[in-house]
Amino acid sequence: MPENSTDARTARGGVSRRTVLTGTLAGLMAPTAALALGADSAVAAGSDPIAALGTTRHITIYAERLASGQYGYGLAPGKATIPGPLLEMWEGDTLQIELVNNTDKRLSIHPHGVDYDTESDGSPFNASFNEPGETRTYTWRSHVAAQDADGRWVPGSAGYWHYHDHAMDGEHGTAGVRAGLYGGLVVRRKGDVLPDRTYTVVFNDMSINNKAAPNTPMFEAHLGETVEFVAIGHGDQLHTFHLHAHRWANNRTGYLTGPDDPTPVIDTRDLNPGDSFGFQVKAGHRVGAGAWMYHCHVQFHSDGGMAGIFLVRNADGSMPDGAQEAIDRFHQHGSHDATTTEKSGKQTDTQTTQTETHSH
Ligand SMILES: [Cu+2]
Repeated sequence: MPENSTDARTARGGVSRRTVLTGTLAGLMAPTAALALGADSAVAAGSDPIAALGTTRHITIYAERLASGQYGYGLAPGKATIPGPLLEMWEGDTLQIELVNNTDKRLSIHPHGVDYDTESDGSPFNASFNEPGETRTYTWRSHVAAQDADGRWVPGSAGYWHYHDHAMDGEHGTAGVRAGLYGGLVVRRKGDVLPDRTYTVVFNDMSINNKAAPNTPMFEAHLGETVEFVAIGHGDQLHTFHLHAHRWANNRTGYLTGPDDPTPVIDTRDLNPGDSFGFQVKAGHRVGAGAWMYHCHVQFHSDGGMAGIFLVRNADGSMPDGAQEAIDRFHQHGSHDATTTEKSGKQTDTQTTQTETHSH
């Protein structure tokens, strides 16, 4: 049965919190709330087959200047990170973002992939931005796939998207993006697999999450866990994202739909400015626990510090044989500099855990 507004159902109910790890051991012990689509509650079909359905959520995001001089978005005052918090929506839902600008710079928040009015565009072109100290609400909508009156199928909003500043020091937010004002946006479709952990990886100029090796984030998982990567490109460079020993289907989810699904299976994908994609892998599937590398496959980029570690621990959380030695070697040989990155890798600005909200 086609998924359209007549039979589309939406998640109802409360908001759960899930901790997303970005590389701390403590975080490995954090609970991951199961996220299930709640009681099916039929949504009245309107006359517009692609009208937004579902629930509306309100969140507040704070834009702040970090101690390093860079900038970040956070879900609470003093909690800004680079990248900003992972934002998630169920297809059909609406997200109202109250953006509090606690900086002395003009800035905004501009999403990719979702629906919004010109007032929520986040661009100076549409007079959509926050002046220094100003609070402004941006509304992002999403929709399910539906068949239009003329028979054509209009895609739904589900996908791995992203958001970023579009107003700092210019018309395009170039300074804000360079300084760290960006993050991941996942729009999930009913029935999507929910991961145990989600990591956001941003190739921004010659950095990863505004860090250079060996200060790039170390992403961790236990053997067999479902790990979701949200990959985003920014800046002025062309990149290729490569993950060692893991591979995924080159489609919306990373999964094949069956043994005859012809979708190419890949382990490297272009990640150019403005691009984003995501996928899920089973950590260590058929290769085992260990310290695996992820990096940009443009050789002078990886040599220049665009590399990091995906640490797959044993299922019980212990370190696999040889993993610590590999990490030590990475730190000995991986010392690099990059113009847009912090050289010190100050932990105060490093995102250690990322708390996000789900509606379900
Ligand atoms: Cu690169």
